[in-house]
Amino acid sequence: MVYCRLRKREKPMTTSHAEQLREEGYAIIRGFVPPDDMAAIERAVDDVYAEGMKHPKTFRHGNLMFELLNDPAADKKIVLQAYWFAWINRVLEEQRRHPRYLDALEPMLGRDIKHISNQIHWKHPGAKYTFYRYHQDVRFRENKAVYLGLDDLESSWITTGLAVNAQDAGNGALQVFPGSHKRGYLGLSEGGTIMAGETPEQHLIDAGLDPADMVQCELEPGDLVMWTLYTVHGSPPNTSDRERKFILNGYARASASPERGEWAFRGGASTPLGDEQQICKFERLREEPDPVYIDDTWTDEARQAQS
Ligand SMILES: O=C(O)CCC(=O)C(=O)O
Ligand SMILES: [Fe+2]
Repeated sequence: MVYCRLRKREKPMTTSHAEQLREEGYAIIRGFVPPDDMAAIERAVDDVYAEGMKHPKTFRHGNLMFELLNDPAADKKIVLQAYWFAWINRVLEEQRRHPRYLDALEPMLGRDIKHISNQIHWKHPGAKYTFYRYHQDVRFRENKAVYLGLDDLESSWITTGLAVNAQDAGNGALQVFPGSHKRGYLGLSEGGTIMAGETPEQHLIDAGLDPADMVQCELEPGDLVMWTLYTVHGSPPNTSDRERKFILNGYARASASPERGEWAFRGGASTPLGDEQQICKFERLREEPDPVYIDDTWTDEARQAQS
């Protein structure tokens, strides 16, 4: 790994992580969040989990969503993902726009920054659905016309992943293909959700990627990994007896996203969520503002039950 561990109070190496993002399509900032703040963040993540578990199944209310599953292997109800929990958790609302995110993002995105995605992913030990097939996030920008500069590979769109607990291959940490962001859209893992199976090696080879180039991002609590919309990435299943808790926040240069996203920074000033939700990735926000429960359709079990 290019970066050495940052000591306490050291500033993130902004120039070099911007360079690594440009050249390799990903970068890691070690010790991005100090341990005291991480303890509060982990408690907040656990609070969000407990809130999600109050629901019998997947629940959406505007941008806020909890994806729940009765996992057949874990043999219990679990929360897989939460979206836009910043609306219900003050600690995490402040974290999403903490000045340290401006420090990290400014070299690429400038000082006016929109926040597009706000997610927590849990991978429970023993659960069946704990992997993410290799993909490029540009695929999840549904209404492509409202996102400007999608082909501006380096500078307009950055996804960040904060390790809430220690992550490695065993508990399903993020994996990336360095340099893959320069290859355009490769169409990996299309058809169905990215959580419905592992990517066969042959699919990588067919897309011109060498499976040996994969980099496993080993992360300590508080480390931040960043990647671009075109960086091929995914993550293996959790085969360990440890949890894997990961906070993903996706940001854009505001001028590239005039119609989507919440403000994170305006002219460099950290900007709280307002009175009304903005359309982020959920395109039907205005048509479907009321709380709803949603049946899952993508698991093997749900598909068998339907056929
Ligand atoms: O949680 C992970 O390991 C990756 C998730 C991901 O890449 C995504 O949701 O787009
Ligand atoms: Fe992704």
